[in-house]
Amino acid sequence: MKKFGIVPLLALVASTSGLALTSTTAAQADELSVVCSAEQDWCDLMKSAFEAENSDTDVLMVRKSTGETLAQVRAEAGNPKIDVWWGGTGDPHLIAAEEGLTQVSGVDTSDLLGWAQNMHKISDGKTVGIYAGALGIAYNADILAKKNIAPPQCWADLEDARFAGEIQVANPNSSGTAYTELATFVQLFGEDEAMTKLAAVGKNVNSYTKSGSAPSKAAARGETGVSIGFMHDMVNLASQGFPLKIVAPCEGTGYEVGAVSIIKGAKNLDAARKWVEFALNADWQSRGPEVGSFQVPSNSNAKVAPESPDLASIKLIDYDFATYGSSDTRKRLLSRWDKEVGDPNAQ
Ligand code: S7P
Repeated sequence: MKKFGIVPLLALVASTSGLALTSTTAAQADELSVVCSAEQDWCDLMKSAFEAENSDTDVLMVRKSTGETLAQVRAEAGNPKIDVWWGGTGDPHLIAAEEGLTQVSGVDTSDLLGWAQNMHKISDGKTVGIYAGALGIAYNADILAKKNIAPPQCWADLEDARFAGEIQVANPNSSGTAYTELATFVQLFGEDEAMTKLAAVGKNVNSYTKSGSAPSKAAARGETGVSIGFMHDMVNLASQGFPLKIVAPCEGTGYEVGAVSIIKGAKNLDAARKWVEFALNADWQSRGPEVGSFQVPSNSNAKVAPESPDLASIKLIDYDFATYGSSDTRKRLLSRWDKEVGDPNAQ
């Protein structure tokens, strides 16, 4: 739908002077407001590729972490400034769906892999999977060698005093990556033991970041010895030549299903629906690796980059998206994390 805006003053002059209106009308593109919770380069590529295919739409995009976006969507309920939320871990998308903050997109999911369709099913069509990726540990091989620290193999290793001040991870209140870590520990060890273990790891943490990919970037640059994050982000950094080694923890690990949702009350529903279709398109999904995004795409016809971590060869837990993508569970786990683990620098 293309809108035609008329400059009011000129229109008035035209109508009173008998001038042709054509000189006072100007084509005005639709505006689609998108919050992107993937990496900035992929957000930028998505925006330009969508605008190239939809010349009547301008995409206004900001990049925000997943937990931050959920907070914004909640705060703006009833009068949303966002039309589409693209990318980021799926649990907060499921929570937004449960809280009635997003709406059914009506998109065709028949080409999607089972884990992507599962998100669609759990949310009654209000969100859908766009990619998947496993959680892991990365270490800077140069830093650990220089400090004579044996590399970690397991989550339990991160509790060891040899990693004092060496670990960086995000805060699960703002970061979907870190919420995936919290939910993974709970599913691996049970809720009480997970909190004890996360608090023990916390003794070795030098900083809780806002964004989930920041710790691995810091480890790549040698600002921290060890990071927790998604393996595909670590692969991207290692492929750029940073001395980063990637560990699939021995106990097993969790994974994310990244998602896309249309916000309830979206001002530009037609363009929002086009965005969702675009985001599920096999050709588009195959282009993530161009900008270093190595998640596994959800469309079964999309190409999987050789660099993408092979999910079948990693010991993955059977991540319970319905439970950990529910509002009550997230609230309880974050409140326990704040009390029992906590970020000493959080205001
Ligand atoms: O970099 C891509 C990615 O790892 O980032 C998303 C992540 O949830 C967003 O960052 P936050 O942890 O800061 O919320 C993932 O969905 C995605 O694979």
